[in-house]
Amino acid sequence: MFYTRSRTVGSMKLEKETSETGRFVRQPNRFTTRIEAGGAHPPEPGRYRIYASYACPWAHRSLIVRELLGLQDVIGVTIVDPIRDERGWRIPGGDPVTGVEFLSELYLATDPDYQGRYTVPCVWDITAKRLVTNDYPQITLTLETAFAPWHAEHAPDLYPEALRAEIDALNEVIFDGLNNGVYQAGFARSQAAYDEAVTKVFATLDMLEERLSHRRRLHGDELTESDVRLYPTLARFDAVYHSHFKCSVRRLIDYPALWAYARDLHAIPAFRDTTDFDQIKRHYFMTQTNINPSGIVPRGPEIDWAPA
Ligand SMILES: N[C@@H](CCC(=O)N[C@@H](CS)C(=O)NCC(=O)O)C(=O)O
Repeated sequence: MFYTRSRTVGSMKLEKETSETGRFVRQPNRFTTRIEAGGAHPPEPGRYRIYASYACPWAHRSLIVRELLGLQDVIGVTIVDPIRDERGWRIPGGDPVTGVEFLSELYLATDPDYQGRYTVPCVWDITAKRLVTNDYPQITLTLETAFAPWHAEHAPDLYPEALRAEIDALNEVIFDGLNNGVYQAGFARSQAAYDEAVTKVFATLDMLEERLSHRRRLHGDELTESDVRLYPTLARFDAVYHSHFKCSVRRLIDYPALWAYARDLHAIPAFRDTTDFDQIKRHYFMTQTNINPSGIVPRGPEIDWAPA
């Protein structure tokens, strides 16, 4: 794959992530060390901090899982300001744990030569004073497995051994078709790349609509990691992706089963309390000025997320 070398577009180094055919190709995650027993970064209460934005769908997952599993006193969170300029994510008032004002400082403290985007979510090891991971798919899995000894008593098993292969397989489809598919549509730089992405997005929604027509959650009655990965994209769909990313063939509310499913999840406090539509909208429309040059945040859509 060929990548152009030029750097900043708006506040996102987007051209680095554009292929020669105009496709959006997401940067790889730089920090992928695992928090695991016996490793250099063992799980311990109070040792790690998650840096997250309410706006970011990848970070949203880790906020949901932390609450679902009752890990709030075990792993702290710093929430960054939703509006990002060329300095990257800012921590209003400074970070109470590290004192930094910008997330970039944690990336550069860990790797002074770091060249990529300074992304959320990422996890800082307070003892070792370094970033352990910005590998967002692994962060929730780590909370579900390595931190099991500290889960709340009635916490759901989001990654049950018997279902792992099925969960992993569906997560891949959801990632490619939807979580990342909407970004591929929104950041496409050619009609062909956009057409390809948007077709994939709606084929994936159609498939999920069918699947959820005869089961409450993606793998049956119980919540799993797959539901956690689907929800943040659904929550942003009508408010942002439909217009800002041009995913406008249908709205979420046009899918009866998916819409009922999304509202059912939204009724759970860990999902609802971590969903901030105002921050979501302000982030995408004001920060991604490469595709919304005026920075104007649309009013609406007026959507009632109360359960069906
Ligand atoms: N780590 C992944 C996903 C996380 C991600 O993209 N987070 C976004 C917010 S949704 C971010 O922090 N972007 C910072 C930037 O683009 O400068 C990546 O590098 O693509």
